[in-house]
Amino acid sequence: MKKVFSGIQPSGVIHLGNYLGAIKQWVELQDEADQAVFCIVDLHAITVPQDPKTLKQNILSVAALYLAAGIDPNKSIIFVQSSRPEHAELAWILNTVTKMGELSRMTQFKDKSQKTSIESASVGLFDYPVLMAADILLYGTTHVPVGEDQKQHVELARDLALRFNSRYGTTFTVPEPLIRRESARIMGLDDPAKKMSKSAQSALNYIAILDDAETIANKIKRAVTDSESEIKVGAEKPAITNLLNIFAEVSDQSVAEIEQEFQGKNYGQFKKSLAEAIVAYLKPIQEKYDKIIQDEDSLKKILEDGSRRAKILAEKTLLDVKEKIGLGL
Ligand code: AQP
Repeated sequence: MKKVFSGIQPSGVIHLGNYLGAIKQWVELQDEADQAVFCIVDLHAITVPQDPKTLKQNILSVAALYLAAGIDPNKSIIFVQSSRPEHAELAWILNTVTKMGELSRMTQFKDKSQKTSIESASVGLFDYPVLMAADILLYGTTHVPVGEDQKQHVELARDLALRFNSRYGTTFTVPEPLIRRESARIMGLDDPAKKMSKSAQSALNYIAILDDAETIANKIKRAVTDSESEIKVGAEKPAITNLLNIFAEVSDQSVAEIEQEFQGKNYGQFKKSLAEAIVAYLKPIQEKYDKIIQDEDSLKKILEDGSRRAKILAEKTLLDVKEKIGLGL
């Protein structure tokens, strides 16, 4: 049985990194999986401060994007994490089998807490990977399609499942990450040493899925490039390598074919074509999104239905967990 689970935080605008690293493969996987569950992980989003009104809007916006990208509620369960209390409950239980040292080694916590300081980072941010393990383990997940940055967290979910199983008897399926090689890590347009990120300080870091043609052209025009004018992948050319990878992902061409096409041409010509390719790629998604977001009632119905379907699976797992531990009467 192939059971897939993944999610995105409604913590800002969904960008090309989220789309190529995660959502794109979800759409493919929902056809081959026996069970596909895609969550809007709002409890994760509040591990850093969020404006309540914006958060509410972002939750619906992310849901609409899932649908616009091709996640089909007839094939997949789509729901909002906070609508299912089992996630927070299992996270608490898993906290009791998680070691402080394990969480201290998580690179995402180190990166995100550095933006303020460890002293002022929330306990929720530190505990984020345990909540993510609960998300995954509640649904008997076998595969977790994510970008490279989430690999360490999925590995923790594996470790916790194995530890719990050996302490209390087989309860959890041990999940594995599914990472697409080509788009595992889309880098920031303003800094190719760091991943493209929703919480980047400048909007020039990312292409949002909902950016219009003019904004996309402007962001690509201003994207940093490398020394030398050759359009070629290479360790010494991280910026152009990133742009070439994006180009290949949004067109039907391979990186080698694009290199060939732009041999002897300059960065300006390359960037113009890249911007056009991104605009054309995002256009159908944006058109579908515009329609879906206008019908809020239907969108909410899909999410409520998803939550009901998730409940059946999540409750069963949690009941088993509590029995194994000896909780309750
Ligand atoms: N740059 C990226 N390249 C490839 N995949 C990426 N993902 C994120 N950034 C890239 C994948 O998108 C999914 C959802 O990510 P998330 O919302 O859980 O948060 P994140 O990984 O922390 O992404 P962001 O955009 O950087 O959000 P903020 O700035 O709020 O932390 C995951 O599968 C992730 O791997």
